[in-house]
Amino acid sequence: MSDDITVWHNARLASMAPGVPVLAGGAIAARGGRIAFAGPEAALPGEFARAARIDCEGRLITPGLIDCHTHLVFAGDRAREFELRLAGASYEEIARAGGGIVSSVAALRAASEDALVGQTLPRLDALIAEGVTTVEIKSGYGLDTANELKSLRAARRLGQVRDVGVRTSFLGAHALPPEFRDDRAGFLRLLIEETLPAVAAGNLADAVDGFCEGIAFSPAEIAAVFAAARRFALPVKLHADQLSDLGGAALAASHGALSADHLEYTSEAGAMAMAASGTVAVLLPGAFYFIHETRRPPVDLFRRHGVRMAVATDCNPGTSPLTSPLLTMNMAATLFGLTVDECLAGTTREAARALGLDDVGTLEVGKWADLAIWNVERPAELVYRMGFNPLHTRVRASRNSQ
Ligand code: DI6
Ligand code: FE
Repeated sequence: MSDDITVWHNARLASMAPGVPVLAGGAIAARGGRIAFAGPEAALPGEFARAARIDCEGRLITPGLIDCHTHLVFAGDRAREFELRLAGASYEEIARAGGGIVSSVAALRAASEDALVGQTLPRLDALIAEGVTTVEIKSGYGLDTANELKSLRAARRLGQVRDVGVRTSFLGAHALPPEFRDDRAGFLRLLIEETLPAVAAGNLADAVDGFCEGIAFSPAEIAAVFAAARRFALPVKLHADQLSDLGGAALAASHGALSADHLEYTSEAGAMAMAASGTVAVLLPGAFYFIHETRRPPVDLFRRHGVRMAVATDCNPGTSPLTSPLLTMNMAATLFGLTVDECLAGTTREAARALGLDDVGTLEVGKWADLAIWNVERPAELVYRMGFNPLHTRVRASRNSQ
């Protein structure tokens, strides 16, 4: 079949394959949606010579971006809470005024699945407009079986109404819902014995996530949820060490987690445990910025011990109302000190790894031809701007042919 070959040429390639520098005069050929060649145009095999060619006019091609940590499916917003905080209100006052995570739970429970999809689409479209081809979406604002299932179904549907890969994570252990305020054990029993089995039976989650924090769930509670995930052969990830060091990174690593996320308070022991288990550090500068956190994740420790770093928006209504992967990269550089290469790897190659995906994230032979073609010459131009989108074309390979 030669008619399903596409060639992009006269391009600069940031393949994000480990150790491969940006290549001028590059070309990519895709056959059946998979990359069949990526390298110097002069070396393009003859079999692709007759195929239709797309002249990239010297533009930069990167892998399609991957946002590997979002809470994209939610209802309503928390702008009123933001105003109260600007006026100096405390978290207690905000909670009494009906704000906080519980208000997002109430809003999501009141919304139909169709309404959730409809409300989420503008956020998803904002990501797509900046070259995102794969997005992870968590549940965690339903907090009962019916509403967690509704969230995850809405997330899966988003991947049908838009041409984007959706990976879902079940985040039942996100917060204690109001009806279980005085019964933590009862809520965990519900999660483990009813909600998670229903999620697994519906094949609605690709991973299980949790929020390990003083204001959320203890390491022992998370360990119980992770043990249940293992019974359903679901990989795990964890919101760890965001506000304090409860040993979340090491806990995640001990369960072979795909990723541990946030990590502002992670210790060197935590970083070493992550390195040993191959757990990716997902850095979320949007939440750091929005809640005025001052402690930075230990990026130097991650580098020293060889922990992979990804970067994501953490889009959520409470602590990171952010739908720009480009601005996220800028924040990862300015706030956390990541290099340009680390920022771009963090939203492509390492983000794929944080999701357990090995068929996207770099421009290498055999991977899906998910591409972002930018009106820039160098990756640094993607990272240094704030609020400017130089995307020229986004390509998501058709998955239909295989
Ligand atoms: N960490 C966070 O920062 C958010 N969730 C989480 O696990 C907060 C979510 C919210 O406030 O709605
Ligand atoms: Fe999060």
